[in-house]
Amino acid sequence: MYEEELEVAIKVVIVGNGAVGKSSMIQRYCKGIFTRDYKKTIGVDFLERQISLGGEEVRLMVWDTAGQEEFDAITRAYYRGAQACVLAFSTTDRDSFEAVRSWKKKVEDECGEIPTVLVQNKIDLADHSVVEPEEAEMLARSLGCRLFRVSVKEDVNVGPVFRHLAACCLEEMHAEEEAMGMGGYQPPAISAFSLPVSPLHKGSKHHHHHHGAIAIKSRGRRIFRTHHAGKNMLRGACSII
Ligand SMILES: Nc1nc2c(ncn2[C@@H]2O[C@H](COP(=O)(O)OP(=O)(O)OP(=O)(O)O)[C@@H](O)[C@H]2O)c(=O)[nH]1
Ligand SMILES: [Mg+2]
Repeated sequence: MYEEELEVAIKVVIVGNGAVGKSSMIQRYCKGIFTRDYKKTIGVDFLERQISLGGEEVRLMVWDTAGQEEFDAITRAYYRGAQACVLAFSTTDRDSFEAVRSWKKKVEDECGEIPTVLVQNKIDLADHSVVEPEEAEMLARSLGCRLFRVSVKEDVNVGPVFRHLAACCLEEMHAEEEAMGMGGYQPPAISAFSLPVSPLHKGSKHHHHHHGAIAIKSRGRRIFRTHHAGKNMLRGACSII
């Protein structure tokens, strides 16, 4: 049964101040459309896009969150389980640039360190820029992430942002697989009396039935290979048999 083709699903969150273009970026990437009107996001939503990368099928679930402070409490909960993050600011909004660090922290509080990129959106408005190119580069360097200059409106550089994140996640996943010396899904068997205590499994809370076994899915940044049928395969999970 494990010969079936598996795909990798990655949850990506986009964060940043209101009106920097988060929803626009997701619409552009997942639906290929752009709208001029600004309708602030209330709460959260997500769209998907499947890409193939180095011969692997990757399903990106891109989560849109509200940038307005008033929705902070709601949106934080949705960062949980994200495996990659886009920190977005706008070329024409100084506050949004200065808020980047605090957005990174909010995501880190929920997800730990995950592959992250800095996105400067609205470069089509470079004539009205309030952020020097060197400042953006310096910020990216000090955050330890790559900077992408993007225009969602003109469709410049949007795809590469997500390909880069997907590639980072795949690389991590392969490194982990290699370290575990496994070619696929092989849940380590444990006894019901020796529940896992490794950091990987702390905070485990989701139970999943799989062929008579109970798998305990670890919280956080695991990247799951899933059956095309949509049934979850739990990588690196423990099972009580
Ligand atoms: N000129 C220009 N405008 C853009 C670009 N991307 C988005 N916009 C516009 O910026 C405004 C805000 O975009 P949204 O995508 O709604 O912003 P948001 O970050 O989702 O905002 P919140 O939901 O409030 O957090 C809209 O009017 C968009 O049309 C871009 O690359 N260039
Ligand atoms: Mg929005």
